[in-house]
Amino acid sequence: MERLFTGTVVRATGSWYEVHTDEGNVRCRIRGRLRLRGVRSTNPVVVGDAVRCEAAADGSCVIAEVLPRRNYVIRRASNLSKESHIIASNLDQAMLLVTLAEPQTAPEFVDRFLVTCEAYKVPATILLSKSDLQQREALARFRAVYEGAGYRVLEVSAREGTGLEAVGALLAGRTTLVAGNSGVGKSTLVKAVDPALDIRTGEISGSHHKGRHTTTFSTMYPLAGGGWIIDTPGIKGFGLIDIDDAELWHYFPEMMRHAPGCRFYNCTHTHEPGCAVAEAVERGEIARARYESYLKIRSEDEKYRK
Ligand SMILES: Nc1nc2c(ncn2[C@@H]2O[C@H](COP(=O)(O)OP(=O)(O)OP(=O)(O)O)[C@@H](O)[C@H]2O)c(=O)[nH]1
Ligand SMILES: [Mg+2]
Ligand SMILES: [Zn+2]
Repeated sequence: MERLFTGTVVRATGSWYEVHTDEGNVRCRIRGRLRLRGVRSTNPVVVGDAVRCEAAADGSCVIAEVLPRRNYVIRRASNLSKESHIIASNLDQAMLLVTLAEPQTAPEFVDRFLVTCEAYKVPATILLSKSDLQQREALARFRAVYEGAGYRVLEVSAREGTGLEAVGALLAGRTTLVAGNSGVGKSTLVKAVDPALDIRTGEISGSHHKGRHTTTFSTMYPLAGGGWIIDTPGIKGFGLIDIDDAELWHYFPEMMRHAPGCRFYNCTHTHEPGCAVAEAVERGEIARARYESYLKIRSEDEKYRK
């Protein structure tokens, strides 16, 4: 006789999954024939998923069904791949941790992540991490670009404990994805906002300031003050998936604000005369770095599509 129960996936390793239920956490495998409708990804079950499970008489449990996802954050598994990897699902928001040094996060990585959040309707906040190590001018330049685009940018230092209150206020009662390159301080931050959590963090290795991958599996932790926080393994690149060239600009909020002024209704904001977006870039109302990211993502990703 099998017992059925539902729960939320709080840890996904690929071979086993931890499912949070009212009666505690249960370790599950996935049913071999589990298939998801309409999503082609390398990982069928992800942290945040609401799942239906079956417990066998011998106590072993399987995830039999993933309930429809409210949203998710997805990226191309690798540059040339057509497969995708879902980072987490059913999110209220994402926090992207960015360090301008030690290690340096590429602006294009930031923009790709933000585009995906816009496309999949996950509100994103940027945390400038390790602010104790950063140059003031570099922080100010970064803020000008991204606040100008319309994003909230918070400076945090888990080491010095600065900025944590603002982060805590955003986290309360919500399910939050914490993402970013390896070594930017994701796990350290999660631990700083809730020191009771049992989380491993790593030292930056060697002289070249390459982050060592410390976090291997995405894990969702309950916060003492209510809400959940998802610590994820560092990601290197962020390939967009299922976003057409023609719609890419919809996911740059500052371009969306200016595009109604373009002469052509189907302006691509790349070369057209009377393009209000290009004019806003010239006037400094849209950051050139963001516009260049747009052009670069368009031309680069073209070759990976179909
Ligand atoms: N100076 C300083 N160092 C920090 C801060 N936050 C984290 N670090 C250090 O940065 C290194 C990496 O921190 P982690 O929290 O493991 O980084 P991560 O983003 O979780 O890395 P992955 O799990 O590999 O993705 C560790 O040596 C931390 O001590 C900070 O606010 N200031
Ligand atoms: Mg980590
Ligand atoms: Zn235009």
